[in-house]
Amino acid sequence: MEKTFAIIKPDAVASRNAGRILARIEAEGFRVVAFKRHVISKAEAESFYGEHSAKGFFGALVKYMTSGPVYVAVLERENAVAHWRSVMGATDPAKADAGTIRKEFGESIERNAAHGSAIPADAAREITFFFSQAELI
Ligand code: 3AN
Repeated sequence: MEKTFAIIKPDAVASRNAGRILARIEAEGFRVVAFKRHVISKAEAESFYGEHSAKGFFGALVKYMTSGPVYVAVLERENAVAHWRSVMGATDPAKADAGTIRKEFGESIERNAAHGSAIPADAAREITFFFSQAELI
């Protein structure tokens, strides 16, 4: 079994689609190991997205990710990292396949409804970033 890290982003929480996204997570066979509402601080967002700090969209991304509550989650199933990425769809909702979360709920390449770890090593780092060991049940 593999774990991945997910965020239901501020746009999806504000549009009250978090429940629909959680239902999809369960329907895809993930076990929800941890799930909590959280307001990401500026320092957290800058660190979490540190690899993008030189990109032109970095400032806007940090502003957006701190603009309202999110749900952070740890999801477990076989091939969890790749499967969650495929369920989310492409970064840009306009390019995402039909039936993916970003196609269904994303508003733009920035406000794209969900985050998922890119590779297992990122998942381990991102889980530890937001959750203590005791919260993983
Ligand atoms: P993904 O989340 O699909 O792995 P990344 O890691 O390339 O995509 O980008 C991280 C986040 O940065 C995206 N989820 C999106 O919110 C934002 N982002 C990526 N590319 C752009 C862009 N060209 N313009 C605005 N925001 C972007």
